[in-house]
Parts: sequence; C-alpha cells; structure tokens
Amino acid sequence: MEQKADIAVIGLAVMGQNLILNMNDHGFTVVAHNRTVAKVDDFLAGPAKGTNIIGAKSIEEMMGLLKRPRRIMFMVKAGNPVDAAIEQVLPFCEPGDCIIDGGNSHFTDTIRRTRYLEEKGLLFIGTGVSGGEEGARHGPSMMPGGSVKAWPLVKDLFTAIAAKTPDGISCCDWVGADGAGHYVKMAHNAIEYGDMQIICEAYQLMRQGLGLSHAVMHDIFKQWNRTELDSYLIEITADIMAVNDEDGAPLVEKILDAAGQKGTGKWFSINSLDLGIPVTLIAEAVYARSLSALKDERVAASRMLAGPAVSFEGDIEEFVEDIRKALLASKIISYTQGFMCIREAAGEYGWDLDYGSIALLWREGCIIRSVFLEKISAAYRSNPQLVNLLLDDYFTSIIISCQESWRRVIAKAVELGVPVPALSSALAFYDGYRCEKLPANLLQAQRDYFGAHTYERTDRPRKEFFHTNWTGRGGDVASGTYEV
Ligand code: NBP
Repeated sequence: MEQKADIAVIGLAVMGQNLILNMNDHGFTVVAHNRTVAKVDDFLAGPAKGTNIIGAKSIEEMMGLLKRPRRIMFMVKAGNPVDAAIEQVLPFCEPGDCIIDGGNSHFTDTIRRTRYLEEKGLLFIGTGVSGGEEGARHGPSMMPGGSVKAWPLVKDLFTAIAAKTPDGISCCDWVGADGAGHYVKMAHNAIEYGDMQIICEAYQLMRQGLGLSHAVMHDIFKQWNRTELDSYLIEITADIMAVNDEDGAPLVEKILDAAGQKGTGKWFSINSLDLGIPVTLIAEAVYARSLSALKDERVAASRMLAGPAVSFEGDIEEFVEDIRKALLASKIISYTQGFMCIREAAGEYGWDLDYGSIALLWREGCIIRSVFLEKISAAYRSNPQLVNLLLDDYFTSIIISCQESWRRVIAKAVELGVPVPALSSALAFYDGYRCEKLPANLLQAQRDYFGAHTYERTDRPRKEFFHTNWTGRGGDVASGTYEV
C-alpha cells in the first residue's frame, strides 16, 4: 500500500467533512474514515468527488495509507466516542505517531488523554476548531494544545487551513501544554454565550422597551457594525432583523424563545467557580438560556406576575446610543472576566499562555470574530503582565466614556421591567471591581459570629486570623481557616 496521505481524519459528520475538503484545497492528501463505513462511500461519491481525498473502509487500511510519523485526527462527538476512537487506532500506532482530537472535548479529558498517550510513546493534540461548518470549510480559528513535540508535526497543515487576519496572520498558533487548547476553545465558546446574550438584551430593550420595528432595528445594528462593535454577531443580527417569513412578518418573532445549549458555557461557568473567578456575565448568559427554556412556566407566570405599568418616555435616538454604549461596556467586562479566568487557569494547570496571541486566534474564523479582539491583543502585547484588561488605557477610557449611558440603560430597564441580566451583572461587576471597600467585612463578621470562621483585620498583616466571642456565650475555639 502506498503511504501517501499526509493525515487521516476519522468522523465524517459536518465538521469532519468540511475540514477534510479544506485540507484538500490546501494541497494535503487526506484519508477519510468513519465508524459507519457507508458514510465513507457517500462522502467520496458526494462532496469529495473529483478531489484527492482517499477513503478507507477500516482503521488498518487507513493507517497503512499514512506517511510516517502518522497523524490521525478525530472529528467525532466529544466524550466517550473520543476514548473509543483512541482505543481503535492504538493497536496500529507506533511511537512518534500523533493523535489529534479536533472536537469540543472537555479540557480535563484532554489532560488525561495527553498523559495516557505520552506514556505509550505517542503524541496527542487536543485542538479547538471554531467557526462551525463554514469555518471548517473555509478557514476555522484553531486552538491546539497537548504534547509540545507534536506541534511541528501539524504546524504547516494547521496554519494553512486556518482562517487568516486581513494582514495574513493565521488564526492558529500553539496554545500550550495538554488541555490548554481545549480550555481556550471552551473560553471562546463561553465568551460567545456572553456576546450573544448582551446583543439579545439590547434587542429586547429596543423591542419591548422602545417598541422599535424590525426594519429600524436592522438599521441600528447595521450602524453599530460600523462602530467599535464591528463583529460577526452584530452583522448577523442585522441580517436576521431583515428576514421576513412568507406572510411578510419578521421571522425572528416566530421562533420559539427557548434557547438550547451544548455545554461549553456551563463548563466554563463551573470552572470559574472552581477557580474562584467571578465570570458573572457568562454565568448570567448560561442562566438566561436556562430561564428561557422554562417557556411554559414563563407563559403561566406572565399572566399572574405583573410588572411596572410604565412606558418609555424620552428621546429614542439618544437612548439607542445609550444602549450601544451599554453593550460595548458590557462586552469589555465579558472579555475582561474571560481573560481573568484563563489567566487563573494557566496558573492552576501549569500553562504558559500568550494572551495577546490567544485574542488574535479569535480574530477571524470563529463566531466571536471582531475588530475589538485586535485591541485586546494590543493590550497584552504592550503589557504581557497586564493583570486585568480593564486596567489597559484603551479599555479604561472606553468604559469610563460609556458608563453614564450604561447606568441610564440599566436604570431604565429596571424601571420598565425589561430583563437585562447580563448587561446589569456586568455593571455590578464593574462597580464591585472598582470598589475599595466592599461589605465583605460584615460578611466575615457574620461568618465568625455563627461559625467561628475567623477574620483578618485591616490593622494587622494578612493571613493573621482572629476570632471574637460575639455574644459572650460562644467559646474561644475557632474553625479552620481553609478556603474551598
Ligand atoms: P457530531 O458531534 O455529530 O459527531 C458525529 C460523528 O461522531 C460521526 O462521524 C459519528 O460516527 C462519530 N462517532 C460517534 Br457519535 N461515536 C463514535 C465512536 N464511538 N467511535 C467513532 N466515531 C464515533 O459531529 P460534528 O457536528 O461534525 O462535530 C464533531 C466535533 O466537532 C464534536 O466534538 C463537536 O462538538 C465539534 N464541533 C462542532 C461544531 C459544529 O458546528 N457542529 C463546531 C465546532 C466544534 P457515525 O457516523 O458512525 O455515527
């Protein structure tokens, strides 16, 4: 058997097929395999017809067609299917071969798999592949991590097929060891949750609060896309506003308001709790989807729980500009929180990450692509030790210039009874982060009062703990000072 293929891809669902066609376009010879073998024939007779793509009916045949060291990429459902696919190819692997998981795997699975395969003398990459079907076909954002020695084996192929920025930089670069790539992909998806939710809240304010038509909202989103908000998600929102159903009514209003989710936003929110980082906007975005899914309950509640009998009074044009600024400020908070969590994860899991490079990976080829990411990249490039994006001059000046509008929007939303959980939690975070003295002193007093949990004092060095017998009835024995 002639060993002529550069890479094998297992998994011929939407992502696998499109990625293979993309690789073929860039001159790589790909051997395609799928658990349900009939899909190999369908692919070769269909989308792959007339290309250099080779089909393999078995793992053994597939492995025999590969150049050495062999590169085998999985585009299969995340979870157990990845472990099953690993066990299927293992008997045919030899030291130095590289297995790549391009699905949305949880980063802890990728850490485990990297160790497992490295112990067997193999190399493993867990890579985020973003941008959905279109990204996979024409250039995804790619976030590879895993065995460091594996990067030179895939670098040319990955950087060739990935999306490019307008100045030609590939949206693919090595992220870091073991699960770092999949972690960053999870963070990307979670930020996407946040971006989508704040846009939806802006729409709700304009629809429910101001009563604007879809034609007007289409124009507003189009105009916003010519500002700092310039992004794929604002662009498609403008498009969506302009699409009417067969009867001429806006299609978006006929779509059931019950959102789905596949878990990456939830994973990131859970991880943020584990790391102790307040990723409040993204968590609110996840909960907003959960609340939306309670459709039947909400319909019943809407008939029983009255809101305020107030309607908007004021200058609509000025308020729309306030909403734009609230959106921009909240977006800054969302990315700030996302990068706070990535930074904490780097420390926790031992990854050496380049935050400026990560922001550029998302510049094209993915759902959160936006002009804004250049500014994040520039902030980290000029100060790699930047503790928090909010403290970068560019972001500080924007958020300060937006905050009056942002406060007016939240106040008005509360007055009108329009739910804006992500926009308002972003403002609460901003006010908390910039607050020198939070009420946690009282909280610590309460904890010490009822549970002898101890407290630190403002007039003593940190890590010295005190307990007070608040009632005179408690003892002097304090609880341990461990943190969860
Ligand atoms: P799916 O997530 O729908 O997975 C279907 C593929 O997994 C099929 O090829 C199926 O083979 C294979 N598979 C399963 Br299920 N169990 C298997 C097993 N035990 N052993 C071997 N193969 C198995 O495909 P997708 O939507 O193309 O996504 C692929 C990956 O990319 C997923 O991890 C997904 O989360 C990620 N992703 C998807 C998107 C997107 O927009 N869809 C975007 C970014 C990332 P079969 O044909 O024999 O059932």
